[in-house]
Amino acid sequence: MNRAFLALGSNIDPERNLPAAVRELARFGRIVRVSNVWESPPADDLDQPDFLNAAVLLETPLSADALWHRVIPEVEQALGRVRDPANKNASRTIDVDLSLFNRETLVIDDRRLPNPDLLSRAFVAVPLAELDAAYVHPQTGRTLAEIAASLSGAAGMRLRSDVVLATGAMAPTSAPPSSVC
Ligand code: PH2
Ligand code: MG
Ligand code: MG
Repeated sequence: MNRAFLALGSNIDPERNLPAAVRELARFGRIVRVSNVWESPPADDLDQPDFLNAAVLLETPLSADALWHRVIPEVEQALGRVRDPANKNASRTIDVDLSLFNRETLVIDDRRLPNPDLLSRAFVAVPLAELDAAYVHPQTGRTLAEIAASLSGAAGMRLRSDVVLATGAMAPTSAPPSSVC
């Protein structure tokens, strides 16, 4: 079995779309753990609504390649994502990114794993660290907890405890580390 760490983001009806994305992903394996839901201002293109971000750990027999090429597009399409070729940072119902795959360092097309965003984006690192704080990033030797705590943007993240991703079959996450509250 593989362990796929997936980062989720939404800024169109996110309270509905993040939980819906987790239900869609559950069709492709077992959701082992879900993060808290975090709110933050948009990075890059500032003229759009705030985002909700989260992460899930999916145990799956599928390869990283199958996740990127088949599962992620299918889930994004099921949730009505429309891609604008002229604006890759447009508002979206859902964005699912494969961030980590087992302990592997991979290149799939033009994408690298671990996903480099994890080292610079608090909205990616903070939820991932809630899934497995002690995971050692293969290229830096730092744990996810250390990476999340080092990102200054973590201070601007607001916990949305009113949005819950876990269902009865899933393991609930613990409270977030105090460093990112
Ligand atoms: N995703 C982007 C661009 N900017 N900002 C936040 N806060 N959260 C995101 O998920 C996000 C973003 C492109 O994928
Ligand atoms: Mg993204
Ligand atoms: Mg994406």
